[in-house]
Amino acid sequence: MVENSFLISLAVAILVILASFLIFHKIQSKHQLHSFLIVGPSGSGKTLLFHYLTNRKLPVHSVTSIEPNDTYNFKIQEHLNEMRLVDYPGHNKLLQLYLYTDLNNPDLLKSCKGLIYMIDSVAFTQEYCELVAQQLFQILNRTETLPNGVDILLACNKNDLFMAKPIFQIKEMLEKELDNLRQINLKNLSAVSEKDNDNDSFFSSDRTFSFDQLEGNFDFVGGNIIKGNTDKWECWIAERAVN
Ligand SMILES: Nc1nc2c(ncn2[C@@H]2O[C@H](COP(=O)(O)OP(=O)(O)OP(=O)(O)O)[C@@H](O)[C@H]2O)c(=O)[nH]1
Ligand SMILES: [Mg+2]
Repeated sequence: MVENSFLISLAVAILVILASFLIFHKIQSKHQLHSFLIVGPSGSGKTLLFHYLTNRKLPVHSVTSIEPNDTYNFKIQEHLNEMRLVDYPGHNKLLQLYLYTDLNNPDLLKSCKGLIYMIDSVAFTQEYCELVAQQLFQILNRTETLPNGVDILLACNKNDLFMAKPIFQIKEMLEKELDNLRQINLKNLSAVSEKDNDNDSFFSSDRTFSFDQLEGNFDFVGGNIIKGNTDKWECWIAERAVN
């Protein structure tokens, strides 16, 4: 009798250990999946792209997101492995809660094969450009801590509309604005202390900012989701999914 209950306890203990191991393994492998993140200002089209890429359908109604859309079963091409795809809410007040917190997580950052920063090419005024530059400043300060950075696709969305700003203008305005932020950052640093020579990130450097200085690739590509003109963005993702 005593022997039987000992055997039952032993079997239960082995089952619990096995189940914990399987759960842990599943969580681990989920964290090791390649991931792609869709970020950018509110209303730029991120959730539409998320739905289009995951089930080739566009939502009938679109509402501003208040939490991320997250899937671990994203396939950019049928023969490629499943990956993680996350669409973050663009509202400024939610960035700290979700995106910046995730980018501070070294495991997520390492698994990140690419970040799709989506903008509305029609809404791209000087004010919009400043908002985008501030968000990119925060993002690059995290992604560029990796030896090869993280590749970023600046997806210039809504080019189906004739008021869409040309890509070369968007790039020029953004490069200038990021350089303004570099100069402000440099002034702030020198006001606090002598410039630390070890701290030679691009935003504390004396050199004028340009996208070529980044460790990760930074590509500007136009497209639109409404008419399904997303081929170039999908190629960009597929190229990184195989590496
Ligand atoms: N004309 C046009 N409109 C688009 C395109 N892509 C998205 N939109 C519209 O842009 C609006 C916002 O799209 P969402 O996908 O909800 O935007 P979001 O970036 O997820 O916004 P947040 O969730 O607030 O961060 C919707 O009305 C879409 O229909 C496009 O390629 N062309
Ligand atoms: Mg959304």
